Amino acid sequence: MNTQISNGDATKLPMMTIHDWSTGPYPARVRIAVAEKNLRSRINFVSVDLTKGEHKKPAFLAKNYSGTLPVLELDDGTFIAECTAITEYLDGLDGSPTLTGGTPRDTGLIHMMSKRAELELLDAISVYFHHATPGLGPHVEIYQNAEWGFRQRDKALRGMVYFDGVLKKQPFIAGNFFSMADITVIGGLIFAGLVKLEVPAEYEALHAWYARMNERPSVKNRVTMSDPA
Ligand code: GTS
Repeated sequence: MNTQISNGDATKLPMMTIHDWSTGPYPARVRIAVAEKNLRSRINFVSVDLTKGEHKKPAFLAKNYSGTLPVLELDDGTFIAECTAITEYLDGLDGSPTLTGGTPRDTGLIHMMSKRAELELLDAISVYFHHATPGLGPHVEIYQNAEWGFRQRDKALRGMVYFDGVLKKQPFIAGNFFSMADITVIGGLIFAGLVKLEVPAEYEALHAWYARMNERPSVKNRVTMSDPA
């Protein structure tokens, strides 16, 4: 089925479902992408309660083997997990990708920087949360390794230094334009805020960029975007 639209008219697209958790840092990445692409009207949000471990139960694992949120469900029953993959799908729907790159060079740079943001920041903070803090509680966190968690926290702090350096040289994470790579670092800083991992004040470029990002409606309104109108 060809679900692409060429004239930017999102109302022509079939409805999609996003299995998510409104305040989660990873779901935030996809919520921001949905808003940036003006796709809110095509999405049903279904909340999966992480604190009850719903995402580790067979019914959810059948949708996403990895047992993580978010998951995009298409009207033909296809499930797409992983924020990067979901963002790529949503970005391509109008035939004019703005978040994942319009040229091979931009696509490559955005993918590299987004992956780096996962490895060095967001995923590292996630490991810290799940291993070195109470995380989602004892019935979800069945194996914890605090030493590994603290190492990942320190890795994330080094990641902040790296991204501060990147932003001293260019206005956005992958260059001169907003992209999925910015969204991934935003996810990292949302998670840092949730676990009270402060971005040191001397990382001025990172702070200034994050203040700018928080001015974007897609970022500002991400949690309430699924509220009833
Ligand atoms: N690589 C995945 C992606 O990019 O989508 C990671 C997704 C992920 O870790 N999602 C979190 C999750 O499901 C959601 S949230 O913590 O941001 O709300 N965590 C639950 C768990 O048990 O790991």
